[in-house]
Amino acid sequence: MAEALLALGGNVGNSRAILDRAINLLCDGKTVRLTARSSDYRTPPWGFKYQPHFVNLAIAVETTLSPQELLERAQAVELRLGRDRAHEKRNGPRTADIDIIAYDDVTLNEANLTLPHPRWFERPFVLLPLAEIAGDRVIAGRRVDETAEAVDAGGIYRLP
Ligand code: A4P
Ligand code: MG
Repeated sequence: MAEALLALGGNVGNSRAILDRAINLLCDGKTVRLTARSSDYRTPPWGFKYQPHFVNLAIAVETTLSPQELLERAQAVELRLGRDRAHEKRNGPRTADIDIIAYDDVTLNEANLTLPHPRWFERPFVLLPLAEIAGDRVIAGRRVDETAEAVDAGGIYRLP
């Protein structure tokens, strides 16, 4: 059994409901079991600015899937929820984006999967939710809570 941390986000449609559904589809309770879920956060768009705000959250799971199988599952869920990679722009609007932030302490550099996620530590919309559920976790030599405290969290709100 491995432990994985995932970051979810979306800004098209009813994002809170869509991300809830994403978690339910992802976590079947057998091969992927949900062990923690952060609050939902309203976050200003990062990268391409001229788009609606995002809802972001983080989850922790226990899984018997390999990293590649977990990515396949995540991408199948994105598709099922209407994500259309062929017609979206990089960093642009999307219904549901699911990133694997870490999978145990596995380091992987494959064409379609990099672990830990190469940009997790510079993104406030990943760090704030992640710190809520895995503050004491060390990923690639950085403690999650310390890393979260060091980024500019301006404009990010934890949703009730
Ligand atoms: N891939 C490689 N490693 C991983 C991994 N660890 N987890 C590959 C998931 N996927 C991984 O992904 C592109 C490819 O990355 C996939 O095919 C997979 O094989 P993508 O989700 O289509 O990429 P992208 O979203 O266009 O680009 P990127 O750089 O991953 O951007 P993000 O992080 O997904 O950013 N602002 C706010 N506030 N909140 C957001 O959630 N999201 C984005 C998109 C931009 N701005 C945002 C947010
Ligand atoms: Mg992604």
